[in-house]
Formats: sequence, structure tokens, C-alpha cells
Amino acid sequence: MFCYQCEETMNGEGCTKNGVCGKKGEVADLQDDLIYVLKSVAFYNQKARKAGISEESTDDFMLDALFSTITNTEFRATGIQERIDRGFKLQDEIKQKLLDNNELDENDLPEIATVSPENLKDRNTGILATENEDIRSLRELVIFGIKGIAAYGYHAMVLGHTNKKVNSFIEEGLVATTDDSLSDKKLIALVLRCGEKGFDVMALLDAANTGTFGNPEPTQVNIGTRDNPGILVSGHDLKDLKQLLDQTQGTGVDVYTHGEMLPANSYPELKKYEHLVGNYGGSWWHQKKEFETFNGPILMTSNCIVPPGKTYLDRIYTTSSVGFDGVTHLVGKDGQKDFSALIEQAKKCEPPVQLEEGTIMGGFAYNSVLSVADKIVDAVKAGKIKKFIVMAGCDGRQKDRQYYTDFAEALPKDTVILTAGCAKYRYNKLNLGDIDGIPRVLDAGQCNDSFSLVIIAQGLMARLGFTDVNEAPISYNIAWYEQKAVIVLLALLRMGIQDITLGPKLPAFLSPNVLNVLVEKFNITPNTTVEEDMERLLK
Ligand code: FS2
Ligand code: SF4
Repeated sequence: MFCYQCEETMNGEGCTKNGVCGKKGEVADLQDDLIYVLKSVAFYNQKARKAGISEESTDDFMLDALFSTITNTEFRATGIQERIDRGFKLQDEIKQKLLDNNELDENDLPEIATVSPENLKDRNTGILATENEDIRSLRELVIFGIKGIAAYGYHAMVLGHTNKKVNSFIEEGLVATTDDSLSDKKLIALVLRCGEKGFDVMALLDAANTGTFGNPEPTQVNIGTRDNPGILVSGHDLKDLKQLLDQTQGTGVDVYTHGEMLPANSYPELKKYEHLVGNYGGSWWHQKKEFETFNGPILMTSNCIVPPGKTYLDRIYTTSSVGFDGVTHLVGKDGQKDFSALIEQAKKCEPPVQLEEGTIMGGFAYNSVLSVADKIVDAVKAGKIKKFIVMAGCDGRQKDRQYYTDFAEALPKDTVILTAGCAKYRYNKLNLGDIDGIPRVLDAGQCNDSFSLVIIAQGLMARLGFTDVNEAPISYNIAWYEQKAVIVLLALLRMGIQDITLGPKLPAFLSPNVLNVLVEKFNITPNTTVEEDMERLLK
């Protein structure tokens, strides 16, 4: 095993026995095999795409399979093995179709395309198979970005929204990482194209979410509890939540969001349910304690599961790309899922233990922020808002993340934080106040809604008369943890955004030379101390 895809990788270098996240070495090895097989499927499907004979079901499979390899998603060896088997089946089917259509020369296949169930174990599928550390770094940067694209593409796909160009890029990118003739320059260009597709897929998911559930509205989200039994929904999938809300209506069972599902409370088509009570607890890594005190069933709809504690193992459920041994996994049929097992179990459970009370504000996606843009622009022109600080990204369990709370608290009162993703839990309950009624923390939503922050930045910039994105009074202090944040970062870079401060640690998968390129091209800076960063970011 060798995995270095997330921020908490062992010693800042790589997990080599088991993952810090709890992923077993066997599962990590299978994930390497799966990515390898996906590269082969991608090779064939690129040809099928060009010949006009590719199937949508292949896109769906690729999105799910890549998503399953993201940190804190599929922990089951069986779950990964099933996807490897399916990949081989698809590889054969697409190959046969290409042969039937005279679109393939079997005597001219690259090595990746000759992988089979019989020879897979003889191949070195691991990350370290690429010996040159700069090429390895760039290849993995592309692959981790593609994993993020796949996750967002998956959530859009279940809502009926797809983007063929994005799906094609996923294949192109995967195949490119097997091409030894590609120079580092070409790989850097590929990394930037990955960022471009990252932006496109976030726009796609935004269209899927807002088209289905309406534009998020500024909303006071309750963080207390009621006396009914409840079901807690975590992960990122709004469609699963909607189906659960429909099925729990009139049953006496309440529904709460957790972690990255918090923004669901601001969508008109979700907040209209009286029994969507509010949000319970904090970001993903608090779940062991919070799932225990919640008392009722928990539905994990996507990444962000941590190895469950015994006290709630019999009442946690997974679905879609996420899975864990010993946890009931729910599979839908024709886009519909049956949550009756959770509902019946909830009826026998105690109501949640109240952890806190009051409300937090959410729903500041681009539509609601830009609808009051004049007010914001007036506040900027009057000198009441001096700077916007984008503090998007991830939360994590390491102690050094306290930096983000301290940074938010230390910001002068004439600054506004634009946030998205679970990083917000480090400061969204601090009561940082408002400026002429504009909250000092504007929460655009989930990590994918970082897209919204770019639209907000562009919208405000245009009204303030700036033509260069880097001249506007906006600074970036981004926190990362896993591969969805990698694609958010690449998307920001592709937008030409300079001077991003990144923390709490730099990715282990960036070799010194690749890091130098990012520093020279985009002036990415690792975060340091609150004081030092504050001075630089407020300049
Ligand atoms: Fe939180 Fe970071 Fe959302 Fe994850 S914003 S840890 O990428 O998918 O959540
Ligand atoms: Fe280690 Fe992160 Fe990989 Fe888990 S996902 S094995 S913690 S690098």
C-alpha cells in the first residue's frame, strides 16, 4: 500500500500499512487496481466515444467507481472488488463493440489496454510505479482532480444532469497518466485543463441542484432538537435527502442534516418540509460522538464516513458510492430508494440528545448574494467593507486547524468571510456580527458551491469596476483535506486566481519541483501564523 491523497497522510509522506483514515492496506491496494482498470476502460471508451458508440452507463460507472476511491468513501474490499469486476466486464464489452465496428486494431494496443483479470496481479498498479517523482506528482494531481470531478459529476448525474465533455475529459486524463511520452509541460497543461473541467462540473452540479430544489435563500438554520425521534442525513446528496423527506412525511419521525448536508436547509424545495428540523452537530470528523448522541438512524449519502463506533453500528446506513463492512448498504432501483428500514427503526429510538441551541445563517449562494449586490457595493465604496476573505474548503481533525478559528476571530470587523465546504464549522458559530445587515460570514453551501464564490467574486468585481480578478479586494485562505478540495483548488487556479494561501499542510503529492511551478505561476503560499498571514492577506 502507498496512499498520499489526503491532507492527513502518515507523517506528511504517505500511508504504507493502513490509512490514518482507517482504510485497510488491502483496500488501498484494490483501489490502485481499480484506478488501473479504469484507465483501460477509459482507453477503450475514448475510442467508442469518437466512433459514436459509447454508452451512458459507462459514464455512470466511471463516476461511481472514481468517487468510491475518494478519502472516507468506500472502505469495503468487496465494494472495490465488485467495481473492478464490472470494469473488466465493460472493458470486454466496449472492446468487442469496437472490433465489430472495425474501430480497433488489436495488434496495436498500449500496455494498459491489455490488462485482464488473469494478469492484473502481475502489474504494478501502485502510485510508486511511476519512478520520476515530478511526473508521478503531476499524474497523481490529475488523478486526484479527476476523482473530485467524478464526485461532483455523480451528484449531478443522479439528478439527470450530465456533461459529455467533462465525462470525456475524465477518460482523456486517465489515459494521459499512462503515456510515458508526455512531458512535464504537457502534464501541467493537463492539470490546468482539469481545473477548467472542475469549474464546468461544479457549474453542472449547481444547475442540477438549483434546477431541482430552487435557489438557496438566506435561512436561519436551527441547531437545536425536538422531542420526536429523528433520522440524521450526512454526506452531500440532496436527492437522497428529498426522498427521505417525502417518505418520512406524516410518520412522526423528524429529519436532521449533518456536516456537509447543512446547506440543504436553505433550498426552497427542501426547507419547505416542516419535519426537516435543522442541523445536528458539526463537521465530518465529529461524527463518532454526534452519531452516538443522535440516538436515531444515520444515512451516509456520500464520502465523509469514518469507521463507525460500536454504539451506532446497527443504526448507520450507507448508499451510493460509500460503504463500510458491517453497515447496511441501501441500493436504489430506477432512481428511487426505499428508506422504510430507517423509518421503522427511528420510531423505536429515543429523540436526539440536544447538543446546542439557536440558529446559524446559511443560503448565501450567488443568487442571494448578488441580489443584494448594490448594498454590498455601497458598503465597499463607503469603506465599511475593506476586504472579502474566501475561507472555503475542508475541516479536519488535526489540532492545527484551530488556526482557522483563530484567523476568523482575528479578522478586522470591516472584513467579510466568503465560505463553502465544511471548513465553515471552524467559525460559523462564532457570532462575528454583520456590516449594515450583511453577515460577516456568507456561507454559499457545500464544497462544490465554491463555484458560487467565484460567481459572487466576479459579480462584485464587475460592479466595483475591476477587470482583473486579482485586483479586487478579495483574498483566499483555503483549507484542504481530500480530493474534492483538490479540484476546487485547480478550478480556482484555472480561473487565474493568484496568491492563494493553502493549509493546514501542503499536499504530500506535490514534489518540490511541481510545488515550485505552482509558486512561480500562481504564488501559492503555505499558511503560517495567524499574524503573518493576516498581514499578507489584508494588504
Ligand atoms: Fe468537507 Fe472537504 Fe465536502 Fe469533503 S469540504 S472534507 O472535500 O467533500 O466535505
Ligand atoms: Fe492515508 Fe489519506 Fe490515503 Fe487514508 S486517504 S490512506 S489517510 S493518504
